[in-house]
Amino acid sequence: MKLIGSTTSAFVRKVRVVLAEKRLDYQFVEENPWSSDRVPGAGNPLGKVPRLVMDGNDAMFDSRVIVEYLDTLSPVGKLIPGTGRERAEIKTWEALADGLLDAGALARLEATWDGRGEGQRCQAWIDRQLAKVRAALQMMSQGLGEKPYCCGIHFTLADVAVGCALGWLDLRFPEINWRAEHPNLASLQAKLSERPSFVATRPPQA
Ligand SMILES: N[C@@H](CCC(=O)N[C@@H](CS)C(=O)NCC(=O)O)C(=O)O
Repeated sequence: MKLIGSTTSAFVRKVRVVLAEKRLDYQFVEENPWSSDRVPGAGNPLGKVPRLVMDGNDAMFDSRVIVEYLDTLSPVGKLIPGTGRERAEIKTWEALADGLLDAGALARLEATWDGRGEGQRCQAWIDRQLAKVRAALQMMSQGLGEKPYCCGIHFTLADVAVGCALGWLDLRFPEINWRAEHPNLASLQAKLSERPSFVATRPPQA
């Protein structure tokens, strides 16, 4: 298997953490989706990373589909239970973490994308997206409460998704002091950051 992606993308990191937790072999092919010389190719109509290329060159996207598939490949380190309420709960945590990233990316692009001129940037749009980021952090903190992990006593995909989203906030929005506002998220993140899967995929600092 080949995973195509960038080292700064939290969506890509989520997949890499899952690959590491499940001890699956793969080749990492770096691609910056924002580079001007990138040519959208077969299996890449949306121009986004991550993509997983399997034997036979079929490409799979997006990160939620990929991690769900990877979890079925090996019983090692099961991250998403097969059925029921707990599964839906884990997928909702993942949707929340991914939604935080989508809103954060929209805010960042509005402020920095070089395809926009200075007069085309809209502060109200940035504020709208950052309000979603803050609301998502609030909901994560409430949902976590005093539990050791997002869904209780076991490490699951919910923790992978939340840990990658928080790591991305540190990289792209260091001015958001989420640790002070949500100490329980800070404790969770400190614990996750020590896992070899998180250490090996830590994004390069800006
Ligand atoms: N829902 C997608 C989101 C992927 C995504 O937004 N990737 C970003 C990098 S973090 C990207 O490739 N953006 C390029 C673009 O939007 O053109 C997933 O979970 O894989």
